Amino acid sequence: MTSAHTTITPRPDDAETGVTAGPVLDPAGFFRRIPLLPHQMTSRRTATSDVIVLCHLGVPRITTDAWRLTIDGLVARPVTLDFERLKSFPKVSIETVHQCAGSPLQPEVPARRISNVVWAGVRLADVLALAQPQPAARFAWSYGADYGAFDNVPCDAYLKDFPLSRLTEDVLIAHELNGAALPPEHGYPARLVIPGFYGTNSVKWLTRLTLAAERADSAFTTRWYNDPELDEGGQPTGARQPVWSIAPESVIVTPAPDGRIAAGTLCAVTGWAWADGGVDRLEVSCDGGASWQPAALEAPSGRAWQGFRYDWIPTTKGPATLMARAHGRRGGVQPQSGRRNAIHCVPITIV
Ligand SMILES: Nc1nc2c(c(=O)[nH]1)N[C@H]1C(S)=C(S)[C@@H](COP(=O)(O)O)O[C@H]1N2
Ligand SMILES: [Mo]
Repeated sequence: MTSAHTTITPRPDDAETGVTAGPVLDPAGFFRRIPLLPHQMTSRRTATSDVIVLCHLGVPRITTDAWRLTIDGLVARPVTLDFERLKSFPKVSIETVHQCAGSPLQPEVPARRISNVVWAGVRLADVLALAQPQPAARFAWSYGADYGAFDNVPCDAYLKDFPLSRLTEDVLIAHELNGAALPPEHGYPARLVIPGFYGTNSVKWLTRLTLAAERADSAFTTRWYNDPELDEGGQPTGARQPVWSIAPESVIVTPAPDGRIAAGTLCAVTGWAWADGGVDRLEVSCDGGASWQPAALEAPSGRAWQGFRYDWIPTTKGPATLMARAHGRRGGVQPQSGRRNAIHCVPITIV
């Protein structure tokens, strides 16, 4: 057992295999919750029971007494904190979009696993300062306490990385979700939260942070969650880019798919839009993408998703396809297809 791993009970096979012990996984292996469908995302804040759950390797069971966080690597003073020390830092909270990038095995497929939640915890920057990072440190490698295999690839830990240039005030070590202690499947007792980055980067059951000059070479950093980079024209450049920043995206909440709308009546096309850095423009199409109209869009507020609304009075009877398209404040627009943030289409019938 390494000091970074806090064991409750060793795995039963440890004696025979000599494998490094970790906390009990319950369940062990891939575990997830199917999230709300877009037309069910009617609340601004997603209830905890409806929040996506994505665990590649299982759910480690760790008590607050057993939990430790080690900070090492390019630091002047490596430290190990317990949960009480963690909680002694000032508590901050943030409302943010929390989005799963989709299956790492099918990175182009839009999964639309999205929620908008409130995390509370401590600022990662405050905690890192304890260890006195060295100037040469450019990346933080973050380790979860879960272990096992994903897609038949053995993993000692769920290991991610992020650039320290992204270490803004709102990057947290969170211990609460929506005003209550983190449920086990969401990372109890403490996890990373990097608002504006896809959920995959927000390591749950956080037990170790290693500062380094280069990216981590782990299955979850360079093998999976590493997209082909596209040029302005959408063609692959040959390079790859980490799945970090959330690209502009939106979902239509009303009307629901397969809805029947009476011609000549008001049809409110509403939904949510978000992007790392916020969305500055949202367009709606009611004719399958042939023409686009600007929708009313809430101004960005912190890291939360932004509501939009377009009032439409359909005139022509028959099938119609509604679409929404978000433009990021930092540039970028949702593509028609072939990317995880592809345009959401809702088929309806005008009667
Ligand atoms: N340790 C660990 N952290 C993890 C994961 C994991 O499998 N292990 N899954 C990641 C992925 S892909 C997502 S989308 C989010 C999901 O967070 P949630 O289950 O709390 O909603 O956690 C991320 N953090
Ligand atoms: Mo994910």
